[in-house]
Amino acid sequence: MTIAVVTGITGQDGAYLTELLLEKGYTVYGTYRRTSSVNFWRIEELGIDRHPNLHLVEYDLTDLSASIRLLQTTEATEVYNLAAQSFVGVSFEQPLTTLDITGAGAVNLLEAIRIVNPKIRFYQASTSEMFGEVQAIPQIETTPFYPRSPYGVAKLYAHWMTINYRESYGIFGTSGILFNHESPLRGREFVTRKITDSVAKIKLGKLEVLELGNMDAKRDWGFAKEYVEGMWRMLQVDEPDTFVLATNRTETVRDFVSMAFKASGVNLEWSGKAEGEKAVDAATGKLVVTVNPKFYRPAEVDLLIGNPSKAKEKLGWEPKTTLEQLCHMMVEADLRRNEAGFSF
Ligand code: NDP
Ligand code: GDR
Repeated sequence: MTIAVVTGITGQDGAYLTELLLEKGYTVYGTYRRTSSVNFWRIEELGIDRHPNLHLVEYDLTDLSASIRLLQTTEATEVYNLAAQSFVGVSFEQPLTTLDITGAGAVNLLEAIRIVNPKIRFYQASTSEMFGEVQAIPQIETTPFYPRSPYGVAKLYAHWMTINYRESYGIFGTSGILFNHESPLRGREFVTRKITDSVAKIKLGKLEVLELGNMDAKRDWGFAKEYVEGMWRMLQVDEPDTFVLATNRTETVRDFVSMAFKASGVNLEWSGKAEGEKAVDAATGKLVVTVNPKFYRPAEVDLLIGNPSKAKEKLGWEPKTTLEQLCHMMVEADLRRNEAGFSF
């Protein structure tokens, strides 16, 4: 029975990856942070919170000694580092906290691997945010990086340290450069889920207007459940490497808004530009979307689109769910939750 550590089990990817590993017969040690009110809603929603092969471990990625003890006590042979301060917007307000967790935190685990068991296979959750001001279209594994946020810079540090530990100490350190991936388990601070949750609330009369920031940003959005399968595949091949996971399709935030309203049966009419942009319900003329500049970022990543050909060739990984299907799934889930009076 393979033993895996998944850091960040309370997050979107941690929950889906744990579900996948349990299905494959793994014993999983899922880490969560001590907070005044720990939230296991995602693993509860997936129905895996009481699985006999799942062990929940209190752990903070910023603590080197805790990282060493985590690997000693669990005797894991695979470590998936999904924990991070992962919200780009917040990283501008908390750059040093983001550096500690998202950047240096990965090195705590790499050091622990070096000390406890250099044979452990390590997955680092790298990101398309490292491409930032993109230097090529579409982006692939060898596209030069140009991060545009403290989050992107911190992730780039962790990415290169993973490669450095691979080259310096022969550690199986693999980095997955994942483009945005979403699901009904996505946090509500991220734009897709903010949109689908708001669409559900507007539909049910619980919210008047959805306020957003930059509507022109283009993202390559895939389905998180498929992306965690790619993470697992990356640790099953013979050699550590770097892989892009993406859909090779990009759409604007505005497109996703229209798609989500359509999924709830509402067609939009757009007008205005930049801060004056808005959308009304085409059937009733009621205002439903406006721009609030407080959601703009000091520096923006305008366009992301990834080419996952290497992952297809070497891992047999391919995205299957379309953006329309994903958006529909998220709107349905948020309608169901809001109707039931429950929405995390
Ligand atoms: P989430 O924000 O949903 O989850 C992040 C997890 O990290 C949470 O469980 C959080 O715990 C935990 N965490 C935060 N700080 C610490 C800490 N100091 N010590 C231990 N755990 C901590 O992210 P996702 O699931 O969406 O993403 C997973 C990883 O993949 C992240 O590293 C993210 O940066 C990266 N990534 C995500 C992409 C995406 O589109 N989703 C794309 C590319 C990369 P808590 O619940 O207590 O806050
Ligand atoms: P991103 O995701 O920054 O790409 O990082 P997010 O969903 O936060 O933003 C996507 C784009 O939407 C624009 N936007 C808004 N974003 C938010 N959150 N809220 C708004 O109201 C809003 N209005 C417009 C943003 O400016 C941006 O251009 C995510 C995270 O999961 C990272 O951890 C991960 O590494 C990357 O995806 C790949």
